[in-house]
Amino acid sequence: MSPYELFYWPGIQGRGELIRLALEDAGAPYVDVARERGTGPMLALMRGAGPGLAPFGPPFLRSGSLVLAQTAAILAWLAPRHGLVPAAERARLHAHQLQLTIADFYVEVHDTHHPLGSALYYEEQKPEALRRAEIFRRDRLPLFLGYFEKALERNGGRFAIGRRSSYVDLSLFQVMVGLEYAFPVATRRLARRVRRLQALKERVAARPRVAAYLASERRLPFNPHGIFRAYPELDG
Ligand SMILES: N[C@@H](CCC(=O)N[C@@H](CS)C(=O)NCC(=O)O)C(=O)O
Repeated sequence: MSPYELFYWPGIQGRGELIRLALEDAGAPYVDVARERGTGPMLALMRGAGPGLAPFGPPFLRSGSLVLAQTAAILAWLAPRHGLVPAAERARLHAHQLQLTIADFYVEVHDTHHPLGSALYYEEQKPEALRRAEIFRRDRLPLFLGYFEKALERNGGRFAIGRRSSYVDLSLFQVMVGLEYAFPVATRRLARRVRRLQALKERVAARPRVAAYLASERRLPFNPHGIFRAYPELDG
C-alpha cells in the first residue's frame, strides 16, 4: 500500500493532529508532506494544481488520485478502511455526527484567542479574547464536554461509538489533552463532571501505537501558534 500523503501546516498540531492520530493508531503509512517537503505542494493543491475539487484549507489527504479535505470527511473515509469505526451504517453516521461536533468545538476553542479573526494577531484582539474566553469557560466548555461525557455514558462508558475504540475516541483524547494544556484551571474545575472523558483520555494514551507516537518526534509539542494555546489570562 503506498503511503497516504497528509497535508497540514508543519509547525502545529491543529486539526491535522486528528488525522495523524487516526493514521498512527491504524499503523497506516503516511507522509506528513509539509513537514518533509515544505508547504509549496500543499499551497499548490489549494490553488487548484490537482485534479478535481481543490481543498479550501488544510488538513487534506491524498491517496492515489483522491484529494480530500475537511477533517471529519477525511476521518469518515479513512476509518472503515482501517477498522477505526464499526461497519454498521448507524454507528458510522453517529461517529460522523460526533466528529462534526468536535469540529464545531475546535472553532470555539480557536475563537477564544482569535474572536475577531485570524488576520489579526492575538495582541490586536486581546480585550475581545478576554471576554470571549470568559463566556467559553462559563458556557461553552461545560456544554460541549457535558455532551461528549453523556455520549460516552449512553454508550456504556468506555467508547464513544460501538464496543471498540474508534476515531472519535482518538479525537476526544486530543480534545482533552488540548484543553488541559490551554485551560488547565477551567478544565480541572470540570474534572468530576467528566470522569468518563478523563478515563478515555488515559486509555487512548496507553494504546500501544498511540503511546509510541506520543513519545516520538512525529508528535509536535503544543505551542503558541496552534489552536490550543496556553494564555493564562484566558484561563481561570
Ligand atoms: N472545517 C475544516 C476547517 C479547516 C481549517 O480551518 N483549517 C485551518 C487550519 S487548522 C486553515 O488553515 N484554514 C485556512 C483559512 O481558514 O483561511 C476542517 O475541519 O478541516
